[in-house]
Amino acid sequence: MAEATTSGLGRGGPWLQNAWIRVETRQDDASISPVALDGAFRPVERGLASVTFVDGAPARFERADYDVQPHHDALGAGRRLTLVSSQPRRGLTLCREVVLYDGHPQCVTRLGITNNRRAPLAVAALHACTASGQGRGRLRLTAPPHEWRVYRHGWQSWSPTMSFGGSERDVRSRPPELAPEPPDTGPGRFASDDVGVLFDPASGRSLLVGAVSARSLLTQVAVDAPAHSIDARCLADGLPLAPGETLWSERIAIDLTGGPNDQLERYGALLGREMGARVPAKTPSGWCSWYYYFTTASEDDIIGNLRVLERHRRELPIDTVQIDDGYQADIGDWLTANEKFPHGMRWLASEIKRAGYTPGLWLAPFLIAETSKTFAAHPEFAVRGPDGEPATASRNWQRQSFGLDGSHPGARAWLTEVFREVCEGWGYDYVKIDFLYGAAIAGRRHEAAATRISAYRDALAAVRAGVGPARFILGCGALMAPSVGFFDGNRIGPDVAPFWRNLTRSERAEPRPRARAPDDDLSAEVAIRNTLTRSWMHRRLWANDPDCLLVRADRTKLTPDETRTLATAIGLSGGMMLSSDDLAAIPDDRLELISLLLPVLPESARPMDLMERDMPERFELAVERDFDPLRLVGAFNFADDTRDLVLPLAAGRWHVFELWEPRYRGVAEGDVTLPLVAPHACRALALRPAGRLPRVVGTTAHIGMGALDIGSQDWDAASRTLRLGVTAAGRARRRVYVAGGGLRATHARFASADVPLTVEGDAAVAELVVDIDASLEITFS
Ligand code: 9PG
Repeated sequence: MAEATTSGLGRGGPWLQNAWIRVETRQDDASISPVALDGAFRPVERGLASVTFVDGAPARFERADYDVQPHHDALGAGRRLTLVSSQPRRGLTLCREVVLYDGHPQCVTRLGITNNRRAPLAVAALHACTASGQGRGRLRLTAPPHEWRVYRHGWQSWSPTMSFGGSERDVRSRPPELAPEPPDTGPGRFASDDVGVLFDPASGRSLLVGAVSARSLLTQVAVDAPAHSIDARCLADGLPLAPGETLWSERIAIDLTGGPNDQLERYGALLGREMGARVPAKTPSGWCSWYYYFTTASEDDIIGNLRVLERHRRELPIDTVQIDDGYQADIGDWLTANEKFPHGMRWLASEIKRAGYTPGLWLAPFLIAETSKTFAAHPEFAVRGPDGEPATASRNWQRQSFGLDGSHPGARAWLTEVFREVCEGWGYDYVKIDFLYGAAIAGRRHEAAATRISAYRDALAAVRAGVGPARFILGCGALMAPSVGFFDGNRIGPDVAPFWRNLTRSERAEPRPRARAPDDDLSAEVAIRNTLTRSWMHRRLWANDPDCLLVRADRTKLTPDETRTLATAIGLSGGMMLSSDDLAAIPDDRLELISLLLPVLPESARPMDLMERDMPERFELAVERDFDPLRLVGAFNFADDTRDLVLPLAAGRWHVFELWEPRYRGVAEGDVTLPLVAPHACRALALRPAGRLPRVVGTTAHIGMGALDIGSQDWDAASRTLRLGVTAAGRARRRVYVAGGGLRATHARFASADVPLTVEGDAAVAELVVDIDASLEITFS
């Protein structure tokens, strides 16, 4: 048990303290200064709170009264400090809360404003914590701002997420698709949605600021490095605050403890808990029609692939067959199939079920096309622009589609009805709901008191009501924090593509194009980037969907190296494994790339260099099992030239095994050099502590290299036999590598039959074909 949170009164005002941090406050301006107790890291000096309005001067705290109370909520027990400043002359009251929990290193703060006037107040934003050079606040790091690193997080599934240097420019994310509003511009200025992390390379310390609730306002963490400023702001979009009412910001967590990955994972855990995350018992795997057939997908295409899956149950043990965009009469007319699906969608679901798979269907329920029957019948379902005309949320499909107004009761009833029919009526137990940002675009809504986020969440609740509590919802094009609690899975990156990079014309002219592709781009490279940079969400907020694995040999510009890199990133992410190819046309050696990722790993690897570069190059997962502790490492060369990759190792001696060109590299200490890694290629490694006894050092069954396909390991000293419990996970035909610790392997038996045993350098290699779990016995002389 962690110590209880304590409180006291300092010179300027009250403070709170737990095992990790102390938060000092001042009564004169209600500012907060959190300080980490391990090494006195104090990056936010007098973080202020304020409210801005559509008209008039901002409201700031004047001398505040305080109160400290025991506190208990979904996140745990602790203490709550409240600072209240009532300002009768302005007709408003400001209130700031700071909570410290006994069991969490983060402090959680929020800001409230009460309107004591007789007329409504139009609120622009609640700034829950601002430290800037202006006023008395300060953002203090040791390094100069151009050396800072900033993790910026995008507002929806497809939005770029990565770290930048403090003098670089943010991505030019295009609203409304990829950003909620036009981006901040200028070097060193970033607008990070939901959460942001600042890393100070000089001290090695980092600061995370993020919204752990997202029920009514959109939170942005704005960093202006040259100005030494950080601002956690909740956008209220001019919301009218009625007389007597109080508007609260979201709850903002501030974390000063540990490294960026620890902080992001801890942030994910708090957000998931606060918002009631749904995490599926099993991360799904499946086949999806989109990335081969696109909108041309037909009933025959789906059935054709279904038959291939049935014939390859051993190699492709997936559970879901998901029909994507292309079956519907129009965007908005979901219950009418087009002529490519002559037997109808109910029939197709029952065919998929009969084959033993979960039927899945794509819809873009928060878009309504101008051409649709739904729009003609219900123009009132659309969000309106300032001119009163329906607001455009997408120009995809060569038409305008409007955003759906989730504050409209008729629109919500319609959503519930559509999903009840798709799920209960037709039999789809899995829905991919896409282009969801459409319900969160700026605009006027039926309900004047609705916010973009509350309307979005009301629309999601209406979808869930139709889908029911037990079926799977995969979000896509979806807001991130505000969706937690509704989804079972969520896409965490832009669309993958059968090519590495899609260059703009100006970039093509550059002698060496930058790895950072423009943000409105799709490519394997940018999909992989978000798979790495958002891995902390996995199984804390939902099951991550890293987007599909494409292994085809035709209609692709991906090289074999690039295909392996895509497979390595998806596989080590532990996320959903969705294949999207014409399966009948895939050569066997490429089908094996899919088998290698099934079943999916139970958790995600971490990007070890997340804050160092925009494309992390080391993705690592520790698998802690007494009989075979190991570390899986994806080492990527995202540069455009061949390089040696050098991996520093933790203390001790390590067996090093490589998967893609399978080989045992022997025992390494200090670091391991991977020579001549081609552009966009990677190495997938298993590292195991080297000891004296014979041990498994790697297998070629699965991306886990033993994590799932080796279920037990025992050394019998008397008979000099190493006994490995081998499971069917991964591909059937495989090699198991064993290091002898000075002994020589003489004999291998699998499932009581002799199997070939060869020697490769310092390893003995058994060759197996595994269809059921059985024991492998290797005898040494
Ligand atoms: C179906 C596809 C697939 C895919 C989704 C989503 O900006 N755009 O115009 C844009 C179009 C399509 C798109 C993303 C962005 O892809 O991510 O998996 O379901 O829709 O249309």
